[in-house]
Amino acid sequence: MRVLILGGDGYLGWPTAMRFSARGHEVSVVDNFSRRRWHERHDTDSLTPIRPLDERLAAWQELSGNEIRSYVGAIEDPEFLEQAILETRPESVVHYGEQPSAPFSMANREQAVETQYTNVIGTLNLLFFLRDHAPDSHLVKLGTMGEYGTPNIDIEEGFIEIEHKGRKDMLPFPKMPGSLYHLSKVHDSHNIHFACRVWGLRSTDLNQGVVYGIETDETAQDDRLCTRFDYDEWFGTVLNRFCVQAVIGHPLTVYGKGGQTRGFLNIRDTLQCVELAASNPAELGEFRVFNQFTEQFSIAELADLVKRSAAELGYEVSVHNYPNPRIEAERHYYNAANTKLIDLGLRPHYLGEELVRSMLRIIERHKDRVIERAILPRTRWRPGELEGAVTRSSKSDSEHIAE
Ligand code: NAD
Ligand code: USQ
Repeated sequence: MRVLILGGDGYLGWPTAMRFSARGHEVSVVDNFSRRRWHERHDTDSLTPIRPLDERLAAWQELSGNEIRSYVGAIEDPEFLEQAILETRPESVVHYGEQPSAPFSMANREQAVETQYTNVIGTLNLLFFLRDHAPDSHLVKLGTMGEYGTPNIDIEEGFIEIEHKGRKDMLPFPKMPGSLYHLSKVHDSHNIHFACRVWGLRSTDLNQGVVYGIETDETAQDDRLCTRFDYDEWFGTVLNRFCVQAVIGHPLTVYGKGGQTRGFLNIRDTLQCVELAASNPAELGEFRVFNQFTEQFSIAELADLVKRSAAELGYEVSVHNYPNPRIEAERHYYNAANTKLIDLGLRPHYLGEELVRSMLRIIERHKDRVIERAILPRTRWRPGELEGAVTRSSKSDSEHIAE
């Protein structure tokens, strides 16, 4: 297959590019390095020392004998993207190329606009160029479980049968996301669904849960192939953050009560899912939605798991409940369907103590690179809220659990 990976320099995009290339597909990547620039602007950095894209590509070619072509530019730049589509004539487009952080999108007006512009307009450009130049191509788009929010009913995979005043229909599942970033994904989903219905394009929207992990089969082959791994308040996801915090002796930063429950998956399973979706494409005109996660956990459960796993390696980890910088339910019902990828053959890597310990061992190798001041959350969903509040709750873990 000719595969075009948008966002191919990112945490998930780079390992995905190598995976498809290792399987013998003809792979090209697009990236504008905005993620690297956002870290420079915020004085933060990947824990793992990542190489520039051209060095990564050269190292991959040296080790695998396979070439991955690169196109450096922004997908919201129409001339650039059109040229990339014309030159690569993709049979599959895997679209990771967006601003992925909820706190980044909530920090100020400029970043909210940048997030929605880059994500929504970038995807809209892509839909037009697929329509005009590659109408048979299958778009595998990374959406997010957070599009649904936390409704008090079971979450289905994209659609729900609704009976209303005696009539029934299968309609898009209601969306109630918790940040302007998550909203950008909702807008994308609507635009993609529209392009499938009206222009006959084909797409799979992968509503992915929170990803954790550092290594995949390909990144582990050589230090030059490692992928980025972040732990700062904007770009670090919760379990990755907790593992870094455990290694450097920082209390685990549970926001609020810690009853927030989400779907999670290992980075290795992201690669499996994307590969499964691309190898089993949607029909022309079809808009499919898969919920891409393997297990559900509350944040308090994850903190407890990291604490127990780290204890075996001799770390004494404390867990603290910080005032929640976000506006979100801290105790709620959560039960999301996730059978469609399993039906296609997904074999999950489940989370357990040994897996956490393997992450902790890799983090130990790079712990001198940790920028500790980037850990505590400073971005508030409601400006002014919590200002002057103690940065760490004065209550003990047990007082919070009792609450
Ligand atoms: P990432 O920031 O590491 O990767 C995205 C890449 O896209 C970056 O290299 C960035 O430079 C590039 N990019 C961003 N905007 C671009 C643009 N306009 N033009 C060209 N390149 C652009 O993020 P990630 O964690 O690898 O996430 C990849 C995708 O998966 C994102 O769409 C994200 O929303 C989604 N996702 C991630 C997670 C997770 O836990 N990491 C979970 C669910 C969904
Ligand atoms: N949280 C803490 N402590 C922390 C960090 C986070 O308690 O130190 C809590 C948050 O309040 C939230 C939950 O953990 O309730 C998840 O937060 P997160 O930062 O790990 O994940 P989120 O902001 O939802 O975003 C991440 C990725 C995003 C992706 C999303 C999948 O950054 O790209 O879309 O996970 S999902 O959550 O399923 O929508």
